[in-house]
Amino acid sequence: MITAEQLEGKQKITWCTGCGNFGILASLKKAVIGLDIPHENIVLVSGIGCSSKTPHYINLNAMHTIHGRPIPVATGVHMANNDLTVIVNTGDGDCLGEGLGHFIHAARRNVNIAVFIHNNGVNGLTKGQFSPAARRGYVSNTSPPPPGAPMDPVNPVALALASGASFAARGFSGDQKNLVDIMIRAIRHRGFAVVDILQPCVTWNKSLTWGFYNKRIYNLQEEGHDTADRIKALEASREWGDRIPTGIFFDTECADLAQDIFLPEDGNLKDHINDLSLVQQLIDDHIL
Ligand SMILES: Cc1ncc(C[n+]2csc(CCOP(=O)(O)OP(=O)(O)O)c2C)c(N)n1
Ligand code: SF4
Ligand SMILES: [Mg+2]
Repeated sequence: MITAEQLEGKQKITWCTGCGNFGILASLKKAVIGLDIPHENIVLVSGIGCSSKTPHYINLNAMHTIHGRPIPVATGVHMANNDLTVIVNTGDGDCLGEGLGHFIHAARRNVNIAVFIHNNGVNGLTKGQFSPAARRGYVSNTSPPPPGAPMDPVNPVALALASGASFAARGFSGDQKNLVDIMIRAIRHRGFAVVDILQPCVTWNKSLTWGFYNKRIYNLQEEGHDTADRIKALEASREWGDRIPTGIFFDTECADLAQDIFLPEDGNLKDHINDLSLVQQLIDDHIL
């Protein structure tokens, strides 16, 4: 079993005091311990942003990639070695802005990875521009003059459901107990599992605050929500006002990309032996 000491990251955490990323990191550690998967079989992949620094603060195999691209890199890691458990830590800007196309295609392909979106409604690292998840009217240093962001936000849960994801959930970084459970379910799920994690950015976002969420969030599982019904899940994902649902919206089993692509005798790509002289031949013929 993995211990808390083993997960201790070596780098100094640079997140602002009070940032919601701390609750997500703490939950991730508890989830990884609860999963009971060998340490060496877990891989984190992140993009660029405050949230994407997560792999530096927890001792796991990891790739800190480029803005908007963690999902395709994670897809490659998973397809090359199906024995690995692959988790993406991404921001709302990273995943729903530059990375949006990758998100949709990975959902429809049902790639067997878990995607944790640290959703703070802003591009935190680059000083608080409104992100694709910012609410209509949100005023930031880059939004047009009041009334602010002139469009509705991307709803990651609704988009995941509409794109074919086989698991969609929402957590809150201030509700670690439920977030740990959701993370464990998402990671164990076979297929594309999305968790939209509400994460206050205390430095830039003065509307999606701890107080805002503490007053509004509730848990769908406490209200008998049917997680097998995609349409009911879509309806639930549209709720945003005095009450904001968290918990598991949808969970179903269906073939994932690796199952559909690999013939049984092919096995893991990492075990294939390539004739490197053929690769050299290709380079010689077409590139050099
Ligand atoms: C290809 C590329 N485009 C844009 C940027 C600039 N950039 C870095 S982080 C970031 C936004 C981060 O926002 P988000 O993903 O929401 O993460 P947060 O900092 O809020 O956790 C942007 C636009 C970049 N580094 N690389
Ligand atoms: S800028 Fe916002 S998201 Fe980034 S570390 Fe500070 S509080 Fe967290
Ligand atoms: Mg963000």
